[in-house]
Amino acid sequence: PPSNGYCFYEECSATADWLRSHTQVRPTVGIVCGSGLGGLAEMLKDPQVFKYSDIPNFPRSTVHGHAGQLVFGTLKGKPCVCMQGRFHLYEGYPIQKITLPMRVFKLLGVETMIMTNAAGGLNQDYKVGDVMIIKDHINMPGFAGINPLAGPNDDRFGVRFPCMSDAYDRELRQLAHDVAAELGYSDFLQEGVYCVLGGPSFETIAECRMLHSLGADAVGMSTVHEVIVARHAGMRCFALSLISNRSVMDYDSQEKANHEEVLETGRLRAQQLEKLVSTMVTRLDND
Ligand code: 6GU
Repeated sequence: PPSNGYCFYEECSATADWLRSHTQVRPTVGIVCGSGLGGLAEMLKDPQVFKYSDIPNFPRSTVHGHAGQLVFGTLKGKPCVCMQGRFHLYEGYPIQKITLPMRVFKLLGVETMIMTNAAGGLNQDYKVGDVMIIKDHINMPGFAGINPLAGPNDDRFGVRFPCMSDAYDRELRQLAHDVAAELGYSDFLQEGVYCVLGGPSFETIAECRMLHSLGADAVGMSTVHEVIVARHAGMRCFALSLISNRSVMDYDSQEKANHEEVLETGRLRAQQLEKLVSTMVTRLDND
């Protein structure tokens, strides 16, 4: 692979070809599981599992709580591919590598991407365990030029200047509201703006206050880069944040953000989140 990190078409298609020759599944839905939320992958029927370390050109997952494997299978008959564990900026990968799986999925025929993550709640109405439908994002690293689409554009994937005002599909968000209502999940469902930071350090109090005043409802370290690359390639995107902790906003608080809390909240709400996503998948009309 090129040392500058750019994921050229040839690199992505070699990976897609390798996967196509190792599985019969032809996924139309791609899922990315966030920290502590990998259980979704276990819902896939007749799973075929590939460790990231066995897939040509794939980075390896280094984070505790992320299994680091790609799972192919079906959800109520719908062919899916699921990333059990994702890649983050703070692991030190070039940003193009982090998002390589999105392009591979596109080449495999995926039309709809569903992503989950764990996030800190900046909105003071949010409680730990709330599930936030992402309606929009703030790409903070993007302000500093850290964008997965920086570098030469490959027109085979998408246009040089892709629109992001419709990044989070309106119909899929409505579907999530409908399914959540049916399942009795509406009391812990929110919809808001997700802000991505580079991590791995959590935010300071001043940073939380700043992000909140800028219109962010939740803060995390993932998802946005994947959404940008997926939208560039014309895939529909839907994303959920599990609010794993409330961001510390005042100087009198003794609370401290930590990764254990993130995983613990995942365990608490994981099954409901899995049910919500899997029910949504069975209602997708893309094939
Ligand atoms: Cl509080 N901050 C960030 N940046 N990411 C998180 C988080 C907080 N909680 C879970 N992921």
